[in-house]
Amino acid sequence: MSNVVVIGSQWGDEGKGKIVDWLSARADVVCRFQGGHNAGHTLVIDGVTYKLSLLPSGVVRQGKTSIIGNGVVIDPWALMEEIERVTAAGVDIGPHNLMVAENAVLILPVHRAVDMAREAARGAKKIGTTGRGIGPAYEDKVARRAIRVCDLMDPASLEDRVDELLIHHNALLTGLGEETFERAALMKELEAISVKLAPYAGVVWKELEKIRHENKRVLFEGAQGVMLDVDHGTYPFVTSSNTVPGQAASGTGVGPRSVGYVLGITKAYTTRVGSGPFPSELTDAIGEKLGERGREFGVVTGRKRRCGWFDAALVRQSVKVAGMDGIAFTKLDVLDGFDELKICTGYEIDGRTYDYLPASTGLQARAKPIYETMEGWSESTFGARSWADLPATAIKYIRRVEELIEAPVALLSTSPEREDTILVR
Ligand code: 2SA
Ligand code: MG
Repeated sequence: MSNVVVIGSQWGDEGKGKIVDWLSARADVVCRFQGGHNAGHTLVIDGVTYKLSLLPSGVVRQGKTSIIGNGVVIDPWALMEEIERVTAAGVDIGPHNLMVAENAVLILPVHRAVDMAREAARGAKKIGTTGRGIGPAYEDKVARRAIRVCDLMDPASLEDRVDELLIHHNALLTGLGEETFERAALMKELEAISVKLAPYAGVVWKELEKIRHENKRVLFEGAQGVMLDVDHGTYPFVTSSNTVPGQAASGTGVGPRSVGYVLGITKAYTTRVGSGPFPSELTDAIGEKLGERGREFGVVTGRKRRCGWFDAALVRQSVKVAGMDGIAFTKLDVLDGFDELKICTGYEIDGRTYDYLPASTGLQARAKPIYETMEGWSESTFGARSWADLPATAIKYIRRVEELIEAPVALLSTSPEREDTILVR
């Protein structure tokens, strides 16, 4: 196996954690390249459940290097808390196996405050963010006023940077009727956390260059999904980073050819957390059933996920914009026992048919799904370990999905356990 990038092909929560863990056994290095602690991965290993957010999934395996790239926005307090929590569960984490890019942008308490205050001000029009300060931190990055990991180690200039940042955000917070932040208090907090973060800070692009020369295999671990990409997703109901595989290169400091095989994690039905268009959403008993059977609650915020039929038009679009070589198909067992299953193949919008989701927010909101119906299966597919264990109708469903999304199923995941993974090609 050469390098692999794993991304979600829907709106996140496709079951990336398990697949990343499965693949990390075959990799030497696991790298995060976008997002922050708005991501949440659940790993079940030998019956023990690990909930990871900012840490690359490779940390739970011995002998792997974990890297948090420059494309990630890092809340240093959240990172330290997570390291302590996962360490307490018996996992070995330290500067010997975890590196944080010195040029990564920090999420500060002020970003969280702005994120939440803005969402509150939007009322019914809210994005439904995770409230982690992700958007405001990325805004500061492109506005060139962010504080980065390396700035913490340069106290002489830190104060000026903090001043610049607070002038901007305090004005916003005042406008929103919220409390402002004091420079002295923030400086004190930053000084304290910088001592803890410093041992992890490193030059990631150099490390990756060294890794390339050693012919080690890198797994790039995406968070969220293509439909939450700030450019290609259902804007403005998206996250504030690029979630497509190109970001794996710019978010760590390697050339695009180093990214390798593009694996899109795809759930056998569709879910979404937060607001925004969702053409195949089911607000009836079937949607409820999918949510219950699939335990569709967010890892990060515990929010109930909206559920619906598999949207093949949406995933085909993701396959194209992300250049997916293959998909890992997950949670097929949630569809066990339905008499019939629907697959969305396109949309009807204002009397016109579309085989893709157009960019306009208004058109997306009015998109009505066009369905084809397939026969269901009554047998259980849970924990199947070979193709031969699957009912013929389930195989037919998978084959039809492949045809519609124009990408092959490379892996089939049949339970949260590592071992219940079928390598198809
Ligand atoms: P934000 O906080 O600014 O990123 O929120 C903007 C929108 O992005 C959505 N969002 C997510 N949706 C699903 N899953 C997310 N994280 C996963 C999880 C992790 C994953 O919680 O398990 O799959 O990597 C996630 N993060 C952000 C959010 O709901 C808003 O709609
Ligand atoms: Mg998740």
